Amino acid sequence: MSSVKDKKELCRNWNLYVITDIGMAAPRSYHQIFHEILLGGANVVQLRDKTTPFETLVDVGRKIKPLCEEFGATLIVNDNPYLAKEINADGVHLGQEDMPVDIAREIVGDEKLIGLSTHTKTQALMSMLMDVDYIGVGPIFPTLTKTQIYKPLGLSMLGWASKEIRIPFVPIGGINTDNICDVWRIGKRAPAVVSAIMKASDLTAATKSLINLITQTKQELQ
Ligand code: 3NM
Repeated sequence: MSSVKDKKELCRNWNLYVITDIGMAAPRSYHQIFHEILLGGANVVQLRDKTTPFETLVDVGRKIKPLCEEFGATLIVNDNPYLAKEINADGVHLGQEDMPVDIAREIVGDEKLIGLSTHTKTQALMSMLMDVDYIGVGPIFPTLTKTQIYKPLGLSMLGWASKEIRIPFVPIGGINTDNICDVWRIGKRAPAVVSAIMKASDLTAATKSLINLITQTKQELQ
C-alpha cells in the first residue's frame, strides 16, 4: 500500500469485516479461526484480543499474517499499534478511549491503515478531520459482545452516514443474517461482525452465507 488513495480504495473493496474472538470460537486455535473465515471469503479480518499477553499475540500474528496474504485479505489488529507494527499487519483499529490517532500514526507509519470506532454523529464527523483511513459506526443494534456505554444508533444512522461521511466506514454492532440485508441497503458499506460468525458451528459456512446475503442485496439494488 502506498498512497492515501490506495488505502481508501482497499477499504472500499472490503466485502465483510470479520472480527475474531477466540473465546466465542473455542476450542479452535487462532490459525483455525482465521483459516475458516478466509476460506469463507472475507477479505478483511481483525485480531481482537484484550487479554492474551503481547508476546503471545506476536507469535499468533506472525502465523496468521502469511495466511491473510495467501488469501489476499487485509489484516487489522485491534487497539495496539505496536502489535500492528511488530507483525506487519495492514493496520490498527482504535477505540475512542485508546491511544490518540496521531500517536498511533507515528508508530505505524503512513502506509498502514488506521481505523477508529465512532458512536455518535459528532465523533463520525470529527474523524474526517483526523488521520484515519476508515471508521466503525456503531453499535447499530444492541450487542452482547462489547460492554456498551453508547445506545444503539439504529439503521437511520447508516442513512445519515452514507450521505455525510466521506471516508470509508464500517457499520458494526448486532449485525447478523436477519438484518445484514437492511444494513447493506441503507449503509451500502461492508459491515463488521463478531458473534454472527464466531458463535457459528461452521465459521466458513457462516461467513459465506453473510457474504451471499450482501451480494444478493447489491444485485437487487443494481
Ligand atoms: N465495536 P457483534 S460494537 C467490537 O459499536 C465492537 O464500535 C462496536 O459484535 C462499536 O457483531 C462491537 O457480536 C461488537 O454484535 C460487535
